[in-house]
Amino acid sequence: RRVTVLSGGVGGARFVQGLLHGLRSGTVPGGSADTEVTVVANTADDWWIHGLKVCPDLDTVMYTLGDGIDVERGWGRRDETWSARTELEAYGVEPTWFGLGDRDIATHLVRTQMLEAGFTLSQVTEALCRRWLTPVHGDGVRLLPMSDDRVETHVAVADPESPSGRRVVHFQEYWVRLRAAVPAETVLVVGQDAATPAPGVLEAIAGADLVVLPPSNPVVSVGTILGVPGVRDAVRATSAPVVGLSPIVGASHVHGMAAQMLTSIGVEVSASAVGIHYGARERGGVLDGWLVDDRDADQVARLEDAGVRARAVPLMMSDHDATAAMAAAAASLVVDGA
Ligand code: GDP
Ligand code: FO1
Ligand code: CA
Repeated sequence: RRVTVLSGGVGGARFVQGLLHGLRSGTVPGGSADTEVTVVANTADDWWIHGLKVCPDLDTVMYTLGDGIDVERGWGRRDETWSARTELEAYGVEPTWFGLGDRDIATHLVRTQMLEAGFTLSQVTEALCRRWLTPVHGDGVRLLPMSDDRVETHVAVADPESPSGRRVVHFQEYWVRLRAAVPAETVLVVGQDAATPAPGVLEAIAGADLVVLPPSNPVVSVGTILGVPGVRDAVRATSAPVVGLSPIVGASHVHGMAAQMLTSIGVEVSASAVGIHYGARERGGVLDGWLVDDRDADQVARLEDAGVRARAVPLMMSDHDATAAMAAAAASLVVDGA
């Protein structure tokens, strides 16, 4: 059996961790301990900084499943130290608002050297995962970048000083420096139209028994993956059921800053609006089923009217058991006979 997950960083990584826990303990309908899990991760957050290629969502998934993540922060390495950052600041090197930890830098050094030697991001990711996705941690998981091509989210924000009245910044500047606290006027995914899916991505979707959209950011995580030419069509065409879990509970995101990005694309911040934004497969969208949190149970009817099979269950990933129960509920919503 095969499960394919289209993932961002923290939300996607925590979900996959719970999914693996559920598969190992036999609680996911239609799955078992030897179910193969493929994670297709968003790479549109990636950027070059201090001469290094940083891939936040790939690394968040890799470190989380490999038990190397700083759990509280949700990104970067556990037991991190920041000497390199302090030294860079002492040289007055910008940007100082984006911090690379000493341990994390080793990952970026390996990645950058391999890319400069001509390896693709897929090959580099496979090499890095040989350390992290071992039989002990993250077993059975294959991690693929959505594309080997450079695809970068940029955000237009208002800037009265500029003749055009706006300024376009890299997603990291919008997210980390501006903390998504100013409205995003437009989200531009640079390079997306010319990108191709990384090797194995379309096959992982077409050959899956279940495709999952985890509770990741619908705009800058799952949205950018689906936007790689060919990916949305592959999800629409797969014989596997496609199920998603809402990252919005009540009228807000659970963690992070997802609400701002929804507003920028004109989607209301609610669990049902996100499900309807993805749309029912039978009506041109990508979903067969959509889970909302118990607190949003009143939105199930609205989703069903839009052709999306929906159910309300607890959607807080508070621990591995709770997250495994979410994965089980997602599978049972769409897997026949489950
Ligand atoms: P990022 O790339 O690090 O921003 O992570 P993702 O895109 O994978 O996921 C971010 C989203 O995860 C945010 O919109 C959160 O609302 C959502 N999220 C985080 N924790 C939870 C949780 O426990 N339950 C649900 N339903 N969503 C969550
Ligand atoms: N997030 C921050 O808020 N501040 C940082 O200095 C920062 C550094 C960083 C370095 C490597 C990495 O993989 C992730 C990092 N993040 C940082 C998280 C990341 O920028 C965003 O949360 C994601 O791109 C959104 O998914
Ligand atoms: Ca991300």
